[in-house]
Amino acid sequence: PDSSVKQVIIYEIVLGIALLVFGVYHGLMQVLYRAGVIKDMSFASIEYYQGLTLHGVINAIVFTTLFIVAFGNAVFWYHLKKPLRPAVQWTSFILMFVGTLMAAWAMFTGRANVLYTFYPPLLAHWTFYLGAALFLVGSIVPLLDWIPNYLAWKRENPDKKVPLAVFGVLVNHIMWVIMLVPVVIEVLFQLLPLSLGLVSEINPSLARTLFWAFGHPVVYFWLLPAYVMLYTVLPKIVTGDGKLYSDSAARLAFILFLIFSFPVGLHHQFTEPGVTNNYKLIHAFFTFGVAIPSMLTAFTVAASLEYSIKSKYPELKDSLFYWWTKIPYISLEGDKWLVSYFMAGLFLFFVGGITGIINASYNMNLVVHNTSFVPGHFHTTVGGLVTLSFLGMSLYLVSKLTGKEIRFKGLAVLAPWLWWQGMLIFEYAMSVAGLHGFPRRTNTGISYLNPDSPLYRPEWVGYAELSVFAGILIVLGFVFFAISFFGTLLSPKVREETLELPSAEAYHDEKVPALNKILPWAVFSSLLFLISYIPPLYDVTKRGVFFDSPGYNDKNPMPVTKPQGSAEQNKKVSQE
Ligand code: HAS
Ligand code: HEM
Repeated sequence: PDSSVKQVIIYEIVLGIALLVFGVYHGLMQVLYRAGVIKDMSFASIEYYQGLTLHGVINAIVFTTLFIVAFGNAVFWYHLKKPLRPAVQWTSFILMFVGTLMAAWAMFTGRANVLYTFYPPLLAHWTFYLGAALFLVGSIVPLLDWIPNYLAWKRENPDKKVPLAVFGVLVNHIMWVIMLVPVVIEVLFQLLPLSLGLVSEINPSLARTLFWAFGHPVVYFWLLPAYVMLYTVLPKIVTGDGKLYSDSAARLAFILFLIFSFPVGLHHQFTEPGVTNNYKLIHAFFTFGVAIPSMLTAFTVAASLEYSIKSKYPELKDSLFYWWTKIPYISLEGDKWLVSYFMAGLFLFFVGGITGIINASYNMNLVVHNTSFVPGHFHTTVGGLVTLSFLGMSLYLVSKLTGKEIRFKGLAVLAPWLWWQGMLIFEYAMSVAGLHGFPRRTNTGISYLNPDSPLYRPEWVGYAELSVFAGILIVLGFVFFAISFFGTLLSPKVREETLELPSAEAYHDEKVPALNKILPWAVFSSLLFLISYIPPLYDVTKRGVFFDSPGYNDKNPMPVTKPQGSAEQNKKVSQE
């Protein structure tokens, strides 16, 4: 591989993991605050909401996106065997890096305590929004390499299907470009002008609607790279020469995501007063639609595991369930350590899928919305399968790209299982407490769980304490991983630097032309997206596009009247 491009991929991975150290630290702080182990508004000079913002932004936005770009580069490079251009890759990395620095400055100095959903009227310093915009632009720049390479490969191989991993990665990045449109409109035309003091009011309902038009599709942007690994990497490494059960099922799943990921955002706004209920119900039905490709994936992955294991152990050919025991859940042989990350992730995602469908069921949502049930759900999806497969693949790629042997492999193999156990307990504690009304995004240690407070709710205490125990297990898992990851990175080089990705052949490998195309599906999907959003956008803009509410920050009940960057405002923030 070209050493400069290889360097960029390593930087993208290492920057993400290094930031995740902060992200995970703030996760631990969250459970400590909420259980009242820390009974304060701040700890170590970081406030409660500042820490929660850092946790959500770093883990769910920055770490994930950096990895997805790095993985996409690796997939395109390895499977199409076409060079990536250093100028394109460095531009992408530098934009993402500068964007991260700008947003980090705003968050670390307390000028952006707006959480990762940055709902107005809460207002952040303009560097937060501009940083986010640069970061997002940087993340789409690699398409300047991927699209020409994809088209050239298709021209050179007119009779072949494009490799499945490339297909999945490209579908995912095209989804990314489509979903960025609403959030870029929100940032450029609402949040930045308000933050810079160019306008004095904006419409928060419109902002929330634009945000969720991006905010749910984005969860599939995080998920699809994990699915690419489940379809191409996991079946291969589970036995060393295993197969994917059906190539067409995998492609169909990717296309279904391309279609159904967009008309669903209103399921985050079932309680939004300004939107007509019928449209919410339509989005609820589409949400059930977007669960189908995941069910298809559950089936195809299980069938691939079964097929591969039974090919290796023919004596098990009649077994219904016993073959599950032959999966190398904990193995140090060859690349099998990576299986642990995927299996632990899959077990968590099974729970994440069930809780997701509960969230999506309109009337059930009214019970769980804004309770800790919701963080329970997403720590088994983005914090489960997604993070675990990204961590595993990060270690794998760094070891290959730097020519180093994986160090502390025993810790690397135990890490996902500690994470799995911790997240499962965390999910149980958060979800069950959520069903009893335990709120999310609340410093409960100084309010509901404080025996000296008139708000005291003793029935939530046990769950909050259980989530502290769970948080410690997860963090321990992360420490095991980090020792292996940084140990590998800092160890001496022992072999040639290579770029290799395990890649399973398919058992059923029919050619279905409709499933080898992307453009017509992308056009259809964009139209469906637009149609599904015209009525709700009409609803939320009925009372004006630009005017409704001034901005506020979390420190003061008075509206923000001075631009966030002004000397006067800066003085106020530093005094507070
Ligand atoms: Fe979600 C809220 C509905 C999937 C992430 N979700 C969130 C939030 C995040 C998030 C971050 O409808 C919070 C946003 C905020 O801060 O307010 N979600 C769904 C549905 C799905 C779903 C229907 N979510 C995800 C994924 C995420 C993610 C994926 C990240 C990667 N979610 C919601 C709703 C809300 C929500 C509402 C709003 C709640 C509210 O009121 O605020 C579906 O896509 C899920 C489909 C999944 C399946 C599971 C298939 C199972 C597999 C594993 C098989 C295992 C095997 C191993 C083979 C149908 C693939 C064997 C294992 C055994 C145990 C036998
Ligand atoms: C929020 C714990 C890892 C994504 C939270 C909350 C807790 C928590 C207690 C606050 C819930 C609330 O009050 O609403 C932890 C622990 C982790 C961890 C102990 C272990 C290291 C992760 C990972 C991700 C993640 C790996 C994603 C990659 C999020 C997000 C939020 C959140 C997006 C929502 C922030 C918000 O409401 O603004 N986490 N978490 N967490 N976590 Fe984690």
